[in-house]
Amino acid sequence: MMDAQPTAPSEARPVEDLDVLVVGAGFTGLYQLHRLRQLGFSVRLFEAGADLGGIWYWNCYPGARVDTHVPMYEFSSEDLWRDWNWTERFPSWEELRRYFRYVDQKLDLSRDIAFNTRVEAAEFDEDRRRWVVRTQDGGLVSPRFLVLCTGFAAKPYIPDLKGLDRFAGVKHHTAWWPQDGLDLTGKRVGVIGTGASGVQVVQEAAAVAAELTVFQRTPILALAMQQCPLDEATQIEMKRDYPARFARRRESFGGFDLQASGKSALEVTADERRAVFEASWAAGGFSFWAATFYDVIMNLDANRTAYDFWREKVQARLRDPMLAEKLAPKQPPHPFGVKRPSLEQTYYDVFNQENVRLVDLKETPILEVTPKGVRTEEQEYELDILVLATGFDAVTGGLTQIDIRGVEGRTLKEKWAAGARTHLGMASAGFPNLLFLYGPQSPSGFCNGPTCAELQGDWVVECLKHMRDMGVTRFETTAVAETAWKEHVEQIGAMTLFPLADSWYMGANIPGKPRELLNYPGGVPLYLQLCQESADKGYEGFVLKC
Ligand code: N01
Repeated sequence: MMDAQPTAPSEARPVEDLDVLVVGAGFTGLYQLHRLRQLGFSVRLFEAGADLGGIWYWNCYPGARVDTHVPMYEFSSEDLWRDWNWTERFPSWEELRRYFRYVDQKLDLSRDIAFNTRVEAAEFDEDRRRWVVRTQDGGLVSPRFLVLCTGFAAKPYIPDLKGLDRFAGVKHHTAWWPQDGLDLTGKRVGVIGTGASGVQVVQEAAAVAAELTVFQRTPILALAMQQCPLDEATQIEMKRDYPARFARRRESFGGFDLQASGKSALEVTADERRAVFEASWAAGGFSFWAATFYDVIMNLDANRTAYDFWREKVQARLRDPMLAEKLAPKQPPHPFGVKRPSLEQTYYDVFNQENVRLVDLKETPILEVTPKGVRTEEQEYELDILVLATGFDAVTGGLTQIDIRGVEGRTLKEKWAAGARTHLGMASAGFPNLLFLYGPQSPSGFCNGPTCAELQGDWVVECLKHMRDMGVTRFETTAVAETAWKEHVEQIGAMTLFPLADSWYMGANIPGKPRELLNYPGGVPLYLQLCQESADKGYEGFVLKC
């Protein structure tokens, strides 16, 4: 799909020169557009979708909602939060889209955005020290700097299931859901995959489908969302604390207003531990993941205490003990929290319903998809609708699916074939004047999206401003800096339990993808400190040329 080379600019096709081209109209790209425009850069934003929102444009499947609580998942500028109120603590995709429209009205962003404009290829023109970027419709632009904000989940993954094309019913990946919706009412629905997307579809489908068949390979360790409606009066009160809460995003590991205690789960008494777990469970959302004991993600014994508590909570909601064992097994499928937990409202309850069944693919793997449905080793399940909640070629896939060619003619995909190579998770040697946000070896999937959009985004904006102000027309990181950064990421990663799970965090969900920790495991504060140190030393790790 992305094989074509960028064509050289020709007389017939005028190439627009820009200071900066931003790619992607989610939180990250919009923040870049706004700030760079304020600083007087000539900047445009290209977006493959027909509207704003990034992930919230593509993921409009039933039940899609953010699993970060209000007000963490929004821009922190008072101009934007003062008059905006949400209706729920964990907003739905519809409400998030309304929020993006509101931000657009306030900041007048769309006038510099080209929608339905997918960037297909980019090649660095060494003579002009500019990128030549080609879009799917053949358009060409030539920015000095290229800033990719494609998000961590821009490339959906569909497993190579025998017969998938022959399925005669309706089938969709969750991230390519029809924009005008799809009614599941009265249908026989099958869902493959029980990650965060699968959990959300299952909850909605169970309420309306005639039959719902959930194909589970690995049980998700889903946490209680503790959703609740939010009214205006409550939010007016909450807004008194917003500045302090937004400030805390910078100080916490994952860019939330949540912080794990400095205590070990193993140094407190069983009663104390239980009290902490109960309180964080009641608080809901990611509290049980991010705000209990520091060593839950570092020490297997500490981790097991969290897993056992989680299992007890889940088992209590399931009537059938065999089913309970499949959804919340005695032996953890992996340590708790090192594969991303999902938030749930009714996920475990729906398995008590007559119209919902679980197929354990570890016991009975899928043999093929047939025109009528899905055949496992045990039987054929007839379906009208097949939902592929099978995830993403995460973190790197959105970048490597673009044919980006650097100075040696090598693509980013070729360069990263054996593993991502970056400096600060934002730049790669051989690809001058290119920065990517929310990418590999940056906090990315470990960090709340809007937090990274702003904090990592500020570093990028300051970097580009510095280059412009100093007359730098070319900057590039080095192989030495990349090696040092990778070693740093690996050293910290080795102190955690993340490498123990076959997760998208490790690239392990995609057959053949190198197994490596794709997100920066040192937390937001350390990451920001190291980025700032590089800037303070004149962008250490980069070679700058005027
Ligand atoms: O994808 P996933 P996702 N046969 O990779 C299964 C964010 N997100 O789209 O675990 C059978 O987590 C796979 O099984 P296994 C969030 O960061 C946020 O759900 O590999 N099954 C797994 O169960 C999240 O982590 C929200 O054994 C197969 C599932 O498919 C990230 O996006 C909502 C299979 C994939 O789960 C990705 O979540 C949604 C096969 N061949 C997503 N291949 C919010 O609420 C894969 N699977 C903000």
